[in-house]
Amino acid sequence: MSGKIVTIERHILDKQRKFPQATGELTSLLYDLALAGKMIANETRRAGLTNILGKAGTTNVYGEQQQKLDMYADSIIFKLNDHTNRLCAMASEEHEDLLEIPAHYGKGNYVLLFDPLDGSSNIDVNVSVGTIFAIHRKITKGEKGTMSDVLQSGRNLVAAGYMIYGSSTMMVYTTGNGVSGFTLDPSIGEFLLSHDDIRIPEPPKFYSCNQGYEKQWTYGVRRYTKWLQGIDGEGHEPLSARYIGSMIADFHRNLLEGGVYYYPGDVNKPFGKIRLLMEAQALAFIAANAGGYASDGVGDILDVQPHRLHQRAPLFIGNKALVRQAEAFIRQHDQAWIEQYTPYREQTVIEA
Ligand code: AHM
Ligand code: MG
Repeated sequence: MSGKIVTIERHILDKQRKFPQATGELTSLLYDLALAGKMIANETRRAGLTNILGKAGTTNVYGEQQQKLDMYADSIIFKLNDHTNRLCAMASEEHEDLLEIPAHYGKGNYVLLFDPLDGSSNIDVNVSVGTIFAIHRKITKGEKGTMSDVLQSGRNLVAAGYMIYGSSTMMVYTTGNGVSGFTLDPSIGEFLLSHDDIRIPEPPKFYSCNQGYEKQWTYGVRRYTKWLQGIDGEGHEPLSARYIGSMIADFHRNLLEGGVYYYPGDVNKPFGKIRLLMEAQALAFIAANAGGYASDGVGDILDVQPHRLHQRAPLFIGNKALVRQAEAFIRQHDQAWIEQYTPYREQTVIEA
C-alpha cells in the first residue's frame, strides 16, 4: 500500500528544514495556531448545547462560566500566544486596539493578526464558521512592536491560513510557497495532510456575493454580476450562485471548486465590510499561492498600504480571470467611485 500519513507538525517541520537559517519561531507559532484550532473546533461542536447547558454569561450545569463562542475563540488564540515571546504585537477583529502582550513576553519577531470566528452570526443556525490568521515579521527596530509593525501591506506576509469548523475541521495555510490543507482526525486529535499543494481549479463553478444588496451596488458591480450569470450573450455558461454568508466557508469552497467571492463597496458601505488586516490580506495571500487573485476592484489587495487597524476594503477573490473581469467592469463603469474612494490605497485619507 502506498501513501504516507503526514501530520501538520511534520509538514511544518519539513518546510522549515529547507531554510537552515530558520529559528523555529514561526514553526512554533503555527503549531500553537493549530492547537487553538483544535480547541475551538471542540467547543464549536458543543455550540448547539448552550440552551441545555447554559447561555453565554451564565454558569452551566458543570459550574463552568459560559462564553459566547466568538469570545472563547478570541481568548484561546490570545492565551496560547501572549506568553511565548514569539510575538511583538497581536490584533484581533474583536478588539479595537492592539492586544496587550505582557511586557516581558512581547519581544518576539512576529506580528499576529486574526479574526477569531469569521461568520459568527451563523453559529446559532449550525453553519460553518472559521478562524483566519495572518503573520507578519516585525519591521521596527525597538524591543516592542508598534502600529507600524501591524500596518504592513499584504506583500510582506510571511504566513497566513485559516481553520474551518464544518462537517470536518480543516486547517489550510501557506508560508508563501504553496497552499496545504489538513483535516482533523478527531479520534487522535491530529491534523493530517489531506490536500497537498492546493491550486484553484479551472474552469470555475461558482460566484458568491450577497445579491440582496444589488440595489446599493455600483453599476460596474451589477454589470459584472450579469456577466457571471452569462446574461447578455456573454458567450459562457452561467456560474452557479452560492452564498453562505460565512466568508471562510464561501472562500474554502471556491478555493477547492473554483469561483469568485465578492463583497464590493456600495452606496451604504463604500469600503464594503471585510477587514483588510484580519481577513482580506490573509485570504489574498492564500489565493495568490494557489494560483488565484484578490483585488479591491482596482488592483491587487496585497499592494494596499493599510492606514488603520480595522480598515475595511472591497474584496473580489478567486480565480484570476474572474477577478480581473470584475476590475475591468469597475474600470469601465465606476470611474466616479474610483476617484472618490480609492485614494485609500495610497495611505492617508478617509473613512466613510
Ligand atoms: P464577521 O467577521 O463579523 O463574521 O463578518 C464577515 C462576514 C463574512 O464572513 C460574510 O461573508 C459576511 O460577513 C456576510 O455579510 P452580509 O450578511 O452583509 O452578506
Ligand atoms: Mg470575519
